[in-house]
Amino acid sequence: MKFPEGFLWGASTAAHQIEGGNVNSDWWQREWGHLPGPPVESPSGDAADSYHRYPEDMALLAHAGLRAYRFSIEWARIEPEKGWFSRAALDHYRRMIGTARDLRLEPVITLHHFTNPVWFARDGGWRTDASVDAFRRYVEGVLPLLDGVDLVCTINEPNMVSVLADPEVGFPSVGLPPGIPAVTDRLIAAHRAAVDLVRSAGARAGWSVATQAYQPEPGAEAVAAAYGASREDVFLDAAEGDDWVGVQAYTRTKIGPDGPLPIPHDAERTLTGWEYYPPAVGEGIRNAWRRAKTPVYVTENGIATADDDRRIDYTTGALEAVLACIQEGVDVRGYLHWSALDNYEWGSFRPTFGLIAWDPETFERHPKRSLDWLGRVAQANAL
Ligand code: IFM
Repeated sequence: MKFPEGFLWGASTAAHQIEGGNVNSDWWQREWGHLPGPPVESPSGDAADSYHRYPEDMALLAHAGLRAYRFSIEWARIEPEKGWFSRAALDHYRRMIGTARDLRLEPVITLHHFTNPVWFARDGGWRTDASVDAFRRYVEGVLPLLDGVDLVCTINEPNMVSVLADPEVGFPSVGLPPGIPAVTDRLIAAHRAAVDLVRSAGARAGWSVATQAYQPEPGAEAVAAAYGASREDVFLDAAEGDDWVGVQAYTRTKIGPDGPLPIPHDAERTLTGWEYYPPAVGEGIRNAWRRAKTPVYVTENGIATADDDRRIDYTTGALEAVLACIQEGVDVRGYLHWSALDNYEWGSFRPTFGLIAWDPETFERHPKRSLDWLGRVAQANAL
């Protein structure tokens, strides 16, 4: 049960979900009702205060035995006003990259993870053609940060960004809305521009897709293929020619003749209401490899649960699926768990995905047993 030599082991986060105080982002403004969008259970507020506590967070990962930390840099902090770049914000992220390096953690940098600056949202966000140039300008502005960085994710889960571009979109109880075709086209154009820029800085560029393991019932193969086309496949196809592709997998969606089927009543559900289904990651990896034809990194995989033993069971099952793909000949290069920390799950702090918990009043960190466990797996490079 050995992983290939040099396999990258780590954990992932996203700025808005852990930093706190991300006041210039569209999500913050939505949370407080200043921009359109459905009401949230709680605002992100101080989140985990990782904006100030990142050295401790990174040290916990490194000391557990992990070798990579994926985090996002926040466009709304770096370019809080259109065309004005904050040197202090760039310095902050430069320090984060330096801290990771000092701890011998490979920094994996995401340039865009769901949140946008308020001005970008007010200008129409990804629903306008100007969005592509705005994103290109932002990426040009952050290139100096990428000096010495190896892996850069341009846009996290563009398939979800295409859906969320309509702030009023309604989510069905199973499956996903189809996304907005014009937004999908712009995201692909923005990604292509970013890939060229990131490569010019000497880093390897890719993007990470939320794979959904669409499983057809007998006879529903064509329905499942059509369902997955705009929601997943178009983004994986667009990754062909990239240096790598990221797979982010949590659960499956069964598809019947009329579309997504409800989760069976007796199935175990996680705190996000998703079916407990560890093999999902293997299905995402195979689809990504088949379509993008480039090395695969699992850039997110995990479970929202209050029971850390279930987290270890889930991750064991997921890693077995990763190994099966490797044994079939798929070039899988790393596994980054979601998430390093319990975090703001886009409207609520209740679904806890973290390897590390924290006290909501003092922010004191409480590493979970699963962190130690994953660190030992990483050190052994074996399950
Ligand atoms: O928390 C999210 C993350 O921001 C993107 N991928 C899925 C995670 C769990 O829902």
